[in-house]
Amino acid sequence: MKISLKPFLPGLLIIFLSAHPLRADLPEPGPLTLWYSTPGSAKALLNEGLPIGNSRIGGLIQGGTDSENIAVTEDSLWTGGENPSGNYDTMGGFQLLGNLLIHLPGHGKFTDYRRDLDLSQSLAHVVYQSGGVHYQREYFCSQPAGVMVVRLTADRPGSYTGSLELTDAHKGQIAADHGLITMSGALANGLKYEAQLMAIADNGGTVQAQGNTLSFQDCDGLTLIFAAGTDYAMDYDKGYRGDDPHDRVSSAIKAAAPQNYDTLKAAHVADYQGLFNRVSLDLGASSPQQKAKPTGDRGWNAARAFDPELEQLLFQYGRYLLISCSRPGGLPANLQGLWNDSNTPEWHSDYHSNINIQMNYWCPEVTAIPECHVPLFDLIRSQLVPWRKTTDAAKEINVGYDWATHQDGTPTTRGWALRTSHNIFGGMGWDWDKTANAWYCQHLWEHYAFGLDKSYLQDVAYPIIKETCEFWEDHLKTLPDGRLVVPNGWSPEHGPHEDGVSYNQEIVWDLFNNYVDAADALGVDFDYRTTVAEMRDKLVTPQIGKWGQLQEWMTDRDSPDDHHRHTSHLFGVYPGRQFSLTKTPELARAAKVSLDARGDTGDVREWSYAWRTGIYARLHDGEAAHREVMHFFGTTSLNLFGNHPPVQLDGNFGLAGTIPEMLLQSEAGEIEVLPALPAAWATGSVTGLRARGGYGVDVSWENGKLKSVTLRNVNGGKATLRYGQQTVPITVAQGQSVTLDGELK
Ligand code: FUC
Repeated sequence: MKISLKPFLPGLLIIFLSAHPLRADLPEPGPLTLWYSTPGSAKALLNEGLPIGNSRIGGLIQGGTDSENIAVTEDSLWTGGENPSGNYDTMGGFQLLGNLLIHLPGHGKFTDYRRDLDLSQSLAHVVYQSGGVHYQREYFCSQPAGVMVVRLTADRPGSYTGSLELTDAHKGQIAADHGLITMSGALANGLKYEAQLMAIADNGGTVQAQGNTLSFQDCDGLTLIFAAGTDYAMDYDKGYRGDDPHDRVSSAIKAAAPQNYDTLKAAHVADYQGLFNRVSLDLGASSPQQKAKPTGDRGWNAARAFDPELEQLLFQYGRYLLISCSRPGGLPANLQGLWNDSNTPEWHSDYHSNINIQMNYWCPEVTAIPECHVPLFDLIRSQLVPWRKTTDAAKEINVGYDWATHQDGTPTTRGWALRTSHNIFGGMGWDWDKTANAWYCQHLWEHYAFGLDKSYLQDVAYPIIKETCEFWEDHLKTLPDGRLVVPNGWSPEHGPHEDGVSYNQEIVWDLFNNYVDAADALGVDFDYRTTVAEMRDKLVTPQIGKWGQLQEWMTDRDSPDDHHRHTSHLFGVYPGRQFSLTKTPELARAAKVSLDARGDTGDVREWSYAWRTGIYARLHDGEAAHREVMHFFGTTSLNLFGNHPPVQLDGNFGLAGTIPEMLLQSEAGEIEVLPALPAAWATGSVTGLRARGGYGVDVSWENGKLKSVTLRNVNGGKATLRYGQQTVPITVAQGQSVTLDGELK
């Protein structure tokens, strides 16, 4: 039976008549647009697809003409469970939900093709001409509406005839009825999922169910609305399960479908820009030749020849990706963010705790999207009960070490530690990476250090930071000379397991130091604050070794020929704050010797470049920091995702956090502008960055010199502003701003 949709959806006002002007061409791509002159490969969506997401639902858009393929994901679709054995193979991983396919027979021959992703609006497009018709598609994932939307238009009425298909990556049930495809099932761990795709024809044309697909005929245009969910709940007490997703998914579709397309789109763009537009970066103009190249080719070139607008785009891409995959209420960004095209992604597309998930979250505070940090805190809080249980039961942590017992000889039970990987059900896998607990606490602390939200500090961050201090109070080993070491640690993923590894020492130092600041900020626990401060000061500090390097281990065994990808022993420079050129100049110089020796080649991966950028920036070497940014381009896929290989997004997110370190660094009480400005960024500006202590900061510079700096503060504050060797005291009244010129006047 051939039907028009309208009679079957009486409650839904389907008026798309004036929805969108038929427009066959897109404006010239602006500096924040990724664009391509050919479709991506359906076989390599993770490398070539363009990502959209609303934190819960993700799409990787191939941009095909006769067959469009969007790999769709839902952030909680994970296999696995509590996994007490710690076996990595049984830990589970992030899954593909399925593929949304748009079949358009006859569109295989085409000209004037372009696909793009406009980061300024969070909209993707495909345009082409076929059979004398201009076709256009627009895609977005709306956070406020909770749906993915695809709008198909053409400049000739009745041009769309084809079909729509949802494939289920888990062999669930698929049924089509009255313009709606429903797909549902359950994974082996019992997690239920459901997805729905509704197709709405413009006034002309029809949509009908055909088997478990939808076919459409002679449509002027079509709007597709997709929603998905699972019964996952971030709650251990409920076995990480909540309500069946059916009602939630149906409601999202029913609420979005009657809305005018332009209204849905405007709400999405306004919501997204509310976060994205808080920061702008200008590093100068690219050449006409650079701008003329599609983004994929241009990416690799940018590794060799400075391309200012592409560096600016790369920075904003990291922010775009985090806004698209990490909003309150959802799960944090995993190894591939939210995007996936397989059920067996490398490293399970999991949460890796020895650099990767932390790097995902280097940008939200400094680039003014702190709400995107919140899913990480929510996940940590939701995993603590099983993490404590597993830690307590782990013989290798709690049994057999005399320093891991209470004074009466009973094993300690306080706190939690982590293995190198974990899932969303309290399960961990692979080797222990014990000090990851302290590194996670750095994130909890930084959210306060930038935003100064005391109720968050008191209710969310402080209890976890304190508990983690208690874990380390129980587990540190006292050397005969009274100094403290982390026993049986490991510098990821490198060298022996032994006591006093620099990576472990520096991260525990960071924890204790943050705890002291947190207790001071709240004015609580004076005695315990004193205990923790004393422990911090007794921790073994990394030594300077025989070739002037910062030692990675207590034994001076580092080799200058070691080009390992991890720079774990330099944690104390970045993202930590133990070593700096002003506070500990000799150790900072030794860190530079180590980093120079690690080099830019060999085992270096996409994420390594992001980390090296941050460390060089903190060491005030702008040229080296910039070299690392350029190297990153050499690892990118066509869609500018960093490619380890495989694709993982930690480097993309990480650079959005470490590029700002070249322009602004802060500790509570001191703000330094242009600490590591490379010669290539001669003239430019940045607005809206955040500094620790509640500041908002704009900086502009010309010919390598500061031109002006503006400071705002959430509460009003006093700080020292530094530029090169100059410092000035600054007082900013609440709600006011202060602007100084290049002479800090
Ligand atoms: C860490 C790194 C690897 C990879 C993996 C996902 O273990 O050492 O390079 O990034 O995470």
